[in-house]
Amino acid sequence: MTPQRTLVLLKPDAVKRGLRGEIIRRIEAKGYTISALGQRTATDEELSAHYAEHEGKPFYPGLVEYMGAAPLVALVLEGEGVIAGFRSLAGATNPTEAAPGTIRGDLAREWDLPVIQNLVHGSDSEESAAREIGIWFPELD
Ligand code: IDP
Ligand code: MG
Repeated sequence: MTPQRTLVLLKPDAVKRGLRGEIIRRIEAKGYTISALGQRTATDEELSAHYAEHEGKPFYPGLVEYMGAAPLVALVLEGEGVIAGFRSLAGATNPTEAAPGTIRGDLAREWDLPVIQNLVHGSDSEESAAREIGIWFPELD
């Protein structure tokens, strides 16, 4: 059986703050397999496909600007329950509300900015994971 997969992004704030190693350490310590990994600056096409569900929301222009302004790291993780498991490691969207012990709760905070900077993205369902892996790693499809 193919293990469950999820698409994770270490967002530009994670790269700028030198937190790639700390976040990947948490993923590996949890026991998930990293089956693909690459760093690059996202294109507008990738970001509009990735964040299609948020188009039209007030924070959308700020979101695309934040995600495209500097390099990010994209990863595919594998393992039983990895979609929910990574979301649990990441914590709540708003870093002020994210529980201590989570990536966002321990390492992120709120700033006076139009978009929430919260270090990581993780797919929220099997359908999103398949769609997002196709955007960031089309060669894996
Ligand atoms: P998630 O990343 O926890 O799945 P989503 O609701 O999918 O959260 O939102 C995508 C990203 O958009 C968030 O991670 C955050 O960077 C940003 N975002 C979400 N909601 C807001 C908001 O209400 N204000 C500003 N930025 C937001
Ligand atoms: Mg989301």
